[in-house]
Parts: sequence; structure tokens; C-alpha cells
Amino acid sequence: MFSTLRSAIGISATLIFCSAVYVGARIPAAPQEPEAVVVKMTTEHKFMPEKITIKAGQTVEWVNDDKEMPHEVTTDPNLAADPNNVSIPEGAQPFDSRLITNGKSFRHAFTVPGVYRYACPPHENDGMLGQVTVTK
Ligand SMILES: [Cu+2]
Repeated sequence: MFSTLRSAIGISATLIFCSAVYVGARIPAAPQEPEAVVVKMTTEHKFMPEKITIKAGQTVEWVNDDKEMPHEVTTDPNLAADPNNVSIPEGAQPFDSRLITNGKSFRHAFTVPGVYRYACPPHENDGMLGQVTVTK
């Protein structure tokens, strides 16, 4: 009698434990994206802040805060309106975000130290230029 009750309790406890584990497993894990330094793309056609300094290995996230205009981030001289507006350190690869619409963002992880000058090609003439300095 007692042993039957005890095993019934044991089974219930096991069931509760297992369902708890099951529910826990179904909760989606937080995305494993690295923390990023945020640069906003504004209605005034500026990068804010315009110049930042980060450490090698850090990620920058450009967020379009402008409800009216898509913006872009490029270090590629072939895509910039004026190739002299962009530059990257030796050994680094140029990158380009394509057009980023309102509320969307673009991330880039910087591994090679140096100075990166980038531009938003549609608004280069408005002075929409920015700079990332990557230290070791
Ligand atoms: Cu722009």
C-alpha cells in the first residue's frame, strides 16, 4: 500500500520534472549576437557619432533612424560617389551594407586595426561620412 503510493508520488514527481525540462527547452534562446557599438543614421543625413574608436574584434551596428530615407555604409571605392571619401587599412577587406531602410541595421565586425573612412553614397555630397578607428 505504502510502496504503491510512494511509487505513484515518484512517478508524478518525475513527470513534473520532465515537463518542466520540456517547457524550458522550448523557450527560444536569446540570439548569440555579439554586443555592438551603435552608430545611427539620422534624418539630417549624418552618422551619429561621426567618429568612433573601438578595439579589434568589436562589432559596429549602423541603425537607420531616418523615417524618410534609406542610407548605406560603404568603404568600397568602387561604390562611393567619390573614391577619395573612403579608405581602409592595409590587409582589410572593403565592405558595403547596400541600402538600409528605416528601422533596419547593418553590422560589421572589425578585425584589422587602423582607420576606416566610410560614406553613404547617396548623401556623400551632404557630408554623410563617418570614421571607425580600430585599435589593437
Ligand atoms: Cu545616407
